[in-house]
Amino acid sequence: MIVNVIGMGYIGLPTALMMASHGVNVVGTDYNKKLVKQLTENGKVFEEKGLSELFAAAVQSGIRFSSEYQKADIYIVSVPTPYLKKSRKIDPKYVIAACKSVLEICEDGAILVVESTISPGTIDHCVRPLIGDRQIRLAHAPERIIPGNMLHELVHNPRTIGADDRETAEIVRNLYASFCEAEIVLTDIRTAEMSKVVENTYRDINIAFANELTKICHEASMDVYEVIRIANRHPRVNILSPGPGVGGHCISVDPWFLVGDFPNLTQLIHSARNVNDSMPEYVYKRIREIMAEKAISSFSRVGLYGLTYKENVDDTRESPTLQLLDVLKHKEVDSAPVVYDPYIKDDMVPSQMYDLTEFLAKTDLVVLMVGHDEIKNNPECLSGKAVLDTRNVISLEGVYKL
Ligand code: SAJ
Repeated sequence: MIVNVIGMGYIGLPTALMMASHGVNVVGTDYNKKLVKQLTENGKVFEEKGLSELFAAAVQSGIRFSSEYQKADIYIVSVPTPYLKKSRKIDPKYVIAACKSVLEICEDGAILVVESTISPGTIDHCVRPLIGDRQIRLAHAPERIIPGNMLHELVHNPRTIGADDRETAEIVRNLYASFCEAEIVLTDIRTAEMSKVVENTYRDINIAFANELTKICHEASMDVYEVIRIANRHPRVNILSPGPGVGGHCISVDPWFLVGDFPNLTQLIHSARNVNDSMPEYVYKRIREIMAEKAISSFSRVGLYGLTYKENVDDTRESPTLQLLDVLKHKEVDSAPVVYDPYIKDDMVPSQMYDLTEFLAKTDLVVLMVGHDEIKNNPECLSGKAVLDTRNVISLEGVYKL
């Protein structure tokens, strides 16, 4: 059996490597030739705990990479699914393009698994019509892994397989069971699509609740972390952590699929999105308050620590820091803040710095946007500075919180 994984990104690559290292004959395909070259020549392309070792094991087991689609028994499509900013609906163009390319090469009887997160109904509306009367079997196997702990979660998280018939579902389950040790639930395609989007929406709403509490507690001069800590002692309460915004390509995107498709039924989901999207603006206000209190007059003396969307990853997609920099574009600020992230070595934003000591020397107010271990384990490097800790990871005296 040959498996062709399409899309060598944050999900497709670890999945392909995991299958290959568990004895599956895998070809990883990506239309980005540069990426394929990089994968073939240098190995891994993004930072993730254990990825190098897994890569080596997969290469040892014979994984191949190609920019061409392959003749295979099972195709796994793992390409991005952005949303259309105007309509808030999913933009299925990459999924459609990948499925079309698969259909050009595959033989009848092949199984086409969409792993990308899609809004409920996408397979029926966008993929099924491409197949027409050909005998191609469809499935949806949404991923659930969290960056920072991807490889552990690939093996240990339960997963969902949606398919049109039991036989297809079981073939796909057996493939994933090559490496997944947890329960694999079988269902229909629309339920699989919906449950995936619901999982991320649930988290978005819960983060929004924590963020709203932060604003309330700040207004009431109370410590939100103490309030949450105490409330969470209740056996049925588990409030998440406030933060400077919600980033990443999943939680800040997937709820919009539901809002786009069910605009009249998604008041709660929509409000939660708005609350989370308002956090960078709120951070800006906190920065202004602290600048006034500490008599810091220029934004050039403000340093944003962290560019990634969360701690200890190198993924900057939709990151709160990028959102905050966007907010600043529409404000009257005398200059850009300096920005530093130990995981980002390429030029991404103005006034970016690449050395922590040099970054700190340039700043009077450090805004901790991401709680990377680097700073969490060395809080003393911040002493003597004004610090706005948006992640509640620094316990030095006088540190400002959200
Ligand atoms: N965040 C907070 N407060 C919290 C938790 C997170 O502000 O208490 C922020 C993070 O800093 C980050 C954003 O939310 O900016 C999202 O981070 P995350 O760690 O909650 O989630 P992701 O985006 O890395 O991964 C999520 C996961 N989904 C759920 O937990 C329901 C993961 O399991 C999914 O596989 C992934 O989305 C995906 O690809 O769909």
